[in-house]
Amino acid sequence: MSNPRPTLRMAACVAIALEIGFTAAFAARAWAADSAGATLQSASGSQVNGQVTFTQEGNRVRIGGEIRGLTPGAHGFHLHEKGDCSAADAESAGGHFNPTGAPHGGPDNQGGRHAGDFGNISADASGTAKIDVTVSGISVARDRPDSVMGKGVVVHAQADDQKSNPAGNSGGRIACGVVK
Ligand SMILES: [Cu+2]
Repeated sequence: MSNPRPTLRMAACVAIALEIGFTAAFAARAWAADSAGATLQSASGSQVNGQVTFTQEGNRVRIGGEIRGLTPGAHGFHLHEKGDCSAADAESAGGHFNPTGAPHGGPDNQGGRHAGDFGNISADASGTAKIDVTVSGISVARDRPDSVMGKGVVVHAQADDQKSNPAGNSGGRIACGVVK
């Protein structure tokens, strides 16, 4: 075996250093006192992955992030009750986070939604969805009944109709991540 050429080795080192830098930057932001984050990985054989952040803004929480590898169009986007993405189909994340026992809805339903009902994300032609939605009913603080910490963020194969129980007919689970 011959040694890799020095330029290739240097390029690999730079790539690894950048990767570590980006990961550290994301983790630092996610672990700040007023925010949390989840890294989503593919489920059900999809190619979907991404990041989601939660930032406390008064008594509401702003959700940001980017999901990639989607089919273009709308996909249900929820917080599920268990931070367990271990099952291949992500069913281990349980049902929607619903501490008030409400019916399923969407982020704009006043009083008539699961706290984890975030509506839909919308993927462009390249399969990327940028997220920016602000919701009530959840908080970033630990040790509160409405805390997002330790719950599961799930993206679904299909659109959430924001009315059908229990999950808006949004189909299978194609990405999942635990909020930290
Ligand atoms: Cu869901």
